Amino acid sequence: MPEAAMVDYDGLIPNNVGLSADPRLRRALESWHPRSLDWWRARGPEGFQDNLVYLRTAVSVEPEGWAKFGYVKMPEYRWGILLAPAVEGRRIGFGAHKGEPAWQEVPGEYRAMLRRLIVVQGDTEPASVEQQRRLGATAPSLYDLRNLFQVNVEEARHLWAMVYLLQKYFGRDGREEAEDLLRRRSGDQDSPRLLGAFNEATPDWLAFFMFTFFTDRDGKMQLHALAQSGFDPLSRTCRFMLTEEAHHMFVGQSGIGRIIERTCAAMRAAGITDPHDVERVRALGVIDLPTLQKRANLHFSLTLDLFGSEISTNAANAYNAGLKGRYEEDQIDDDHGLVGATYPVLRLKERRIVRENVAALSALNMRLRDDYVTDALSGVERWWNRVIQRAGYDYRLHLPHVAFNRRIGEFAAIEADPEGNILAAEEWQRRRGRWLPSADDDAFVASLMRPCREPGKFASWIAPPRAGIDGKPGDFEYVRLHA
Ligand code: BYC
Repeated sequence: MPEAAMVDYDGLIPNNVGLSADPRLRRALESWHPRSLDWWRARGPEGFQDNLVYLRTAVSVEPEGWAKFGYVKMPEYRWGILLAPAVEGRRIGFGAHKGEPAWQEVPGEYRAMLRRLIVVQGDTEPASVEQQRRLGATAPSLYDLRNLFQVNVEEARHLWAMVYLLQKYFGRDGREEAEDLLRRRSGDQDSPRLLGAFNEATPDWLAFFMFTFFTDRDGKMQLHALAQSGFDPLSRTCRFMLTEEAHHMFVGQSGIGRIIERTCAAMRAAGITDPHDVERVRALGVIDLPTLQKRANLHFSLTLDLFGSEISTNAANAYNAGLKGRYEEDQIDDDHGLVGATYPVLRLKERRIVRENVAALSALNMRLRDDYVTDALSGVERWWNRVIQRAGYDYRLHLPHVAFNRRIGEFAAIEADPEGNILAAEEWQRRRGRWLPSADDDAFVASLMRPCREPGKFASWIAPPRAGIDGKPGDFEYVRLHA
């Protein structure tokens, strides 16, 4: 194994960044360590802290064999600092500095912009753990409970990844930002998390699966864009984070897929032919497809807000500076400078939605959002609609129009239905319950949230997975509830 792929497990903080040879940084991180543990205990998963959980831990950064599985108590998880191996002679791939050697130190002129990007990325990681902290009590199986905790410990590792960058490269203000990442709190009135969707509640498991499907997918897109960064330590960090992110996407995709599978099977067994027959479907103890559609509408629209405004000087500046690229920038065939190029953007003009060509540099948020929508659509078809189709029902789940239910960007000023027709405020108020979950819908989902803790058993509303984690059998005890 090449040296950079080896992880040093001897110290308090596993790493492949040569921490033992950097006493100043080691001290900073070691003093942050107990505070992060305090945060984990106070605001991480509620309960289960003394139970053994079958978790994977990164032990290498090579694509093959990077993780090992084993029983761990969560507070003893080895949160490590792991960067993908350096690419010899890597150069900046886009923007005004294209072709120059990638930066190994912070470029002074872009310091504030770079720090901001790292802080925003870092802020989302603990936020999601906080949002999900109460879900353990109602897990539909030990398999799902374990997946929740896997996602949580890895989001906490992603927090570590950003804290490493702040502490190593940004001196005193980096250390202060690292403290603030533990101080802000999801949903808090006085000190909320930075981005809107990370202050929303994740009240039940359907919300968790929707979040991992839609919002973790924003994580994937943003990490891809940051993985292109000319600031090499950020690029390497994000590349390794993406390795872990794949499982988070899987949890969301397969989680909703298993809910759909169970609903369709229950409808079929009861002889229900119309998926809109909500009362009868709910009486079977499964989640009706129209409710899934409403939840998808909600989570999709909340997540679109995370891309910022369609037209953004921040995004143009970050690209020009070589700090944040496009999705798969290195596979795009153009000049990677975008000077003079245009990109079609959906805009609001005199209360009409029109497509307009604008300077491609200012439209980078829109472009990333477009790539996201394409990716999410293919997930909906492959993981959700295929299951419905296979079960023989003539029903499809859709993604709403990008103007639906927005708080950021062009469409924040209007209300639109899921087809993108602009509505008067009263009409929106009157009809919104058709498209977004009502209090009744949420109460119904809440009524299903009863824990199922026997190995191999699953709650009424979700099918078992096709395969276990790490090849384990169906009745494997993923979380040991009794010592
Ligand atoms: N809520 O020019 P604008 C993940 C602010 S998820 C509140 O339109 P910009 C994960 C913006 O900060 C990925 N404020 O947008 C998933 C700016 O304020 P300042 C997280 C918002 O800056 C699941 C002002 O509005 N990573 O990893 O081009 C589980 C004007 O901004 C919002 C990243 O996002 C909002 N929704 O783009 C765990 C990557 N949107 O600076 C983890 C890093 C905008 O003028 N972040 N604002 O005071 C970025 O690239 C950018 O900060 C954004 C915003 C894409 C978020």
